Amino acid sequence: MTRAFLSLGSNLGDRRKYLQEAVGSLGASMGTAVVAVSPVYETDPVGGPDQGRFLNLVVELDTDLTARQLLAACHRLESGAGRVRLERWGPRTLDVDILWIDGTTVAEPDLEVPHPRMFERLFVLAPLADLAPELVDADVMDRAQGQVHPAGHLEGWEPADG
Ligand code: GSY
Repeated sequence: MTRAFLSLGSNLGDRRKYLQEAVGSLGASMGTAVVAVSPVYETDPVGGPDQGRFLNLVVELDTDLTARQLLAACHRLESGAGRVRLERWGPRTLDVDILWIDGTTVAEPDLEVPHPRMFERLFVLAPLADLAPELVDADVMDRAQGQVHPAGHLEGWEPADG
């Protein structure tokens, strides 16, 4: 089993429900266990057209899947949330990106691991730092783009110590 981190975001419809269902589906997937779910952050959109705020979080997995199989799983989650690609960088019910897989680098046209923009975006780094502070330098956090606001925990994933 290998440790992997995914970034999830939603800024259309019932944002918290889309995140909740996606994390639930990951937990029920063959070959993948959800180890931890970060707090939720409400975040100002980075890039794209004028659009509503996102809810973002990061999930830590233990997985037997290859990077390519994990990408297919991410796409299935997005389709399951009824995501329609109307506009590049535009509003979406669910976005699921692979951030990091321990010991793995991939550089292909449709798949890059680590995620090529993960260290530029505060909406990724803030929840990632909650789960894996060793992956996030403080000065990288300081330079990252965007504003993030704590928005509680995903129902069913409160940390044991509250
Ligand atoms: O790349 C993921 C989709 N996305 C987001 C996001 O999830 N959160 C914020 N705050 N801005 C974003 N811009 C894009 S594109």
